[in-house]
Amino acid sequence: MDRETGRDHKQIHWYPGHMASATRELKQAWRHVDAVLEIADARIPIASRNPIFLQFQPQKPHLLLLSHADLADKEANKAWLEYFLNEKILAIASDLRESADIRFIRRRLLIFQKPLLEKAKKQGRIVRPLRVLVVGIPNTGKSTVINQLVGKRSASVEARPGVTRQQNWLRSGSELHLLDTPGILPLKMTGDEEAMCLAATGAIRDSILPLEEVALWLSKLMWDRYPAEMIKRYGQDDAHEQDVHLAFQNAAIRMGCQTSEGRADLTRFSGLLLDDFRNGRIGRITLEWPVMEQTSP
Ligand SMILES: Nc1nc2c(ncn2[C@@H]2O[C@H](COP(=O)(O)OP(=O)(O)O)[C@@H](O)[C@H]2O)c(=O)[nH]1
Ligand SMILES: [Mg+2]
Repeated sequence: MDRETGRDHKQIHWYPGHMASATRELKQAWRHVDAVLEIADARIPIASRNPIFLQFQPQKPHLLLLSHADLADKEANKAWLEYFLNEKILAIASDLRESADIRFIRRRLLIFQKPLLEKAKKQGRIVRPLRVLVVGIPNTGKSTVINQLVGKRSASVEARPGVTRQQNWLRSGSELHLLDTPGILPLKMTGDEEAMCLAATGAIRDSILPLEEVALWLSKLMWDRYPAEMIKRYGQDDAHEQDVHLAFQNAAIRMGCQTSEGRADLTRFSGLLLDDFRNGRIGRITLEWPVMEQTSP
């Protein structure tokens, strides 16, 4: 239990013990891979990253995959790709349920195989498959991308000497072997805003932060950045400019979330709003935007 907030951070793995063991497992896996596929959520590209592996040596070729791009703001997706380009991080934004996106990810990963190909050619032997470690905090889409890349007739790669048995390698065609994050990659020591982002997208369970607080925070952000989408979904409301809490109550009533005494049922509306957001029913919405270095005129 966190003494200051009274919140049980254990459930979201914010305590150092878990962090240490996850880091150990990741380091162990690190030795056996050629490249790393990092997955973050396009709606919250900062809050959903924990790139602890960037400090590991030796460094490995790295592709950052922004998942849930279909639910994120198109403009924001573009801005994030530009941002990561500036940071010299190779990034792509995808809908992991789309087979065209999966084919693109596969082709992009196989570019990392080039040095292996050259080495094999010099030695006159057949190239071995590229070994890729898939890392990301829970719910970013690791299982989805792995299942898609591996396909239905998935086969575990046989145990190799020196590879621990817990490491479950999966074969994606003959050129690509994939390994899911061993253990659970912990969230960063996030600030309140980042915790709200993680709660809003459902990256952390709803029981961890107060539902109404999360929904109100989200609705404030959406009234600020996506007023047209909010009006379309929840009706015209001038109150949001002065009093977001009042606008929140009004919307609850307009959506039929009322107690038997006719008051706004904010718990029910909070659930509805979060569900709408997570399923893209309000629109394509991004919660974190990049802060770009302004080039001086
Ligand atoms: N709309 C959308 N949903 C996705 C995408 N990627 C993953 N999901 C969904 O997000 C949830 C978490 O994905 P999962 O692969 O289990 O995440 P993991 O915990 O990292 O393995 C699942 O319900 C997926 O169907 C995406 O690109 N777009
Ligand atoms: Mg998974």
